[in-house]
Amino acid sequence: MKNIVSITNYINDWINPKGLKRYTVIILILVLEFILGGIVFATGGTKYVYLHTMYFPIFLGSLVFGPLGGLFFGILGGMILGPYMPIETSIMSMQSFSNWSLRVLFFVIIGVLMGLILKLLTKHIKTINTLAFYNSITNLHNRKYFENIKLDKDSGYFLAILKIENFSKAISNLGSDMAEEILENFAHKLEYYKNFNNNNKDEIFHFSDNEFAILLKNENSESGIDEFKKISKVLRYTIDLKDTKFFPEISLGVAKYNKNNLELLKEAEMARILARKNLLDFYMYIPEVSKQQMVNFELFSEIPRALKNKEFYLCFHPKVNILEKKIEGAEVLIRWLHPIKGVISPDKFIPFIETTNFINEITLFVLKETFKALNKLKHQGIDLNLSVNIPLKYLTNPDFSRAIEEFKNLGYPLENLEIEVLERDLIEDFDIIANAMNEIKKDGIHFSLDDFGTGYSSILYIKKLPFDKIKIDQTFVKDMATNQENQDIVKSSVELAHIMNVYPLAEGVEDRESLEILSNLKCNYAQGYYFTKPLKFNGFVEWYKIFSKDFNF
Ligand code: G
Ligand code: G
Ligand code: MN
Repeated sequence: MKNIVSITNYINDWINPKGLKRYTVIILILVLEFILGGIVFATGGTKYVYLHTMYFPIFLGSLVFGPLGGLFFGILGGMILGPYMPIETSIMSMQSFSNWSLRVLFFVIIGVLMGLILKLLTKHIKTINTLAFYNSITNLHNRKYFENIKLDKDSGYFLAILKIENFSKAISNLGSDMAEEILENFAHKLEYYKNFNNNNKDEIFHFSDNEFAILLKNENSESGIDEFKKISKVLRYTIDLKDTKFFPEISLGVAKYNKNNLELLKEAEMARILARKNLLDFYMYIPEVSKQQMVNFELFSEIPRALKNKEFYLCFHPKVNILEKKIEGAEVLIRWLHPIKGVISPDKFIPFIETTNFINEITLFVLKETFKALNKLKHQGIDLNLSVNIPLKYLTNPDFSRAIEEFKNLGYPLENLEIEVLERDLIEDFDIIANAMNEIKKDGIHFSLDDFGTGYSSILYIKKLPFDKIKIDQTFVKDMATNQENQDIVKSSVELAHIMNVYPLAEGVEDRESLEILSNLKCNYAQGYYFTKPLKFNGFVEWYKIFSKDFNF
């Protein structure tokens, strides 16, 4: 696989060559035919076996120039071995007309046939090559192609990976038929940039849907970086579409080649993610980045393996209805059992992963496992709701609606699922969010607003979204028994929830006093270490069996 690019490139170079190369090849085959004619003559004439060597140049002719080449070199080869070539050199007896003319005919038939077959074959190779190594919309080389090209370590290569972050949002707003137009326009912009800089050595790639790349050759690191500063400006210019304008939101990461293509890809991708995360115009990968970033990087590259090896698992943290003295559900919390580092808390990897596409895969995994858990609970006669933390932007992702559709078809209990979204995620696109949430609610799924009090959303805004519960953030709850100010905040939040017709849940209840205060405040739900820490599935079921029978908190 590694060299398939160079092989097909090599073949492409030699099929139907142009210019000087064309004449050189024609002359070479011609000369070869005459030499072989000489050899046939010298080895005794057409009666002997050397006659058949003439097929080689004929094949060559048909390989390089197709059926016409086969025809031409077939006739020529046939004529060289034709009327002027003796059948037996030693006695200079000549061939009969039918003898050599039939041979010319055979050479021609074989040459043309061979030409046709080889033409078909090379066409197929070219098609495969095109499918495998080009993007079908922009005709730019794709990621696979990049992985396979040979780069010279000493030539100073930089790779920039750039992603149009608002691409899927744009097509969900403008319509999916705009996708091609946006991508083509963007590709033109890159081409324009390349031509403008007269830099034919730069190469442009279209890695995937909304991801492009530029390979820049520049021995001087400083001017290489300047180059990307320029690029990052140009790329953010408005794109004029037929009927509207598109403002691309670009994340751009750059890395310098020093080991191999895959390493370069990985580093540029990490740089891009960091640029995005830190709202930078672009980020240049530096091998000696700060330690914390390195930890994230390492974890990041291990996620595909972790998903494959099922290193993620779920814990369950009870949600208790304290007014009715009933355990009503649990929050699902992911954990990563790393083979070397042990159990890793989601704080260490979720925020970072949320800036990448992996978050979709992980969220899907959590959802699937949650439904499995719900089914297992039902089998044991336990009827609970489970709530999952889902990044708000995933709710508008087509993958999510597809997953929900699938869960519905599988007969999973959607009405037992609750989705927790973070207050601080509720920033823009109110209509899009509201639509998505209302759509999801139709399937019976519930919504909780997580970390209430830590975001900056307006109350009106929250009121208009279909939340069932608001979870008052633990910073106010944890010390409410001793901190009057926090107790007041919790009290107002509970009242506010009731006014807005949603249930309040106090998260982070760690002691009995807080629980009692919450009961007096008529806060419906509580969650916290006072009941238990998050438990694995079996532990949770045991805990539930004990405390649901005898509710003694
Ligand atoms: O359980 P713990 O305190 O370690 O959780 C820390 C944070 O990680 C919490 O804010 C929680 O919302 C988040 N978290 C836990 N599990 C998931 C998950 O499956 N998906 C997402 N997006 N966040 C999670
Ligand atoms: O942001 P989110 O609400 O999803 O965070 C949930 C996290 O808070 C869980 O990881 C859970 O373990 C943690 N948590 C819940 N209750 C308590 C508590 O009483 N004390 C502490 N320290 N953490 C809690
Ligand atoms: Mn939560």
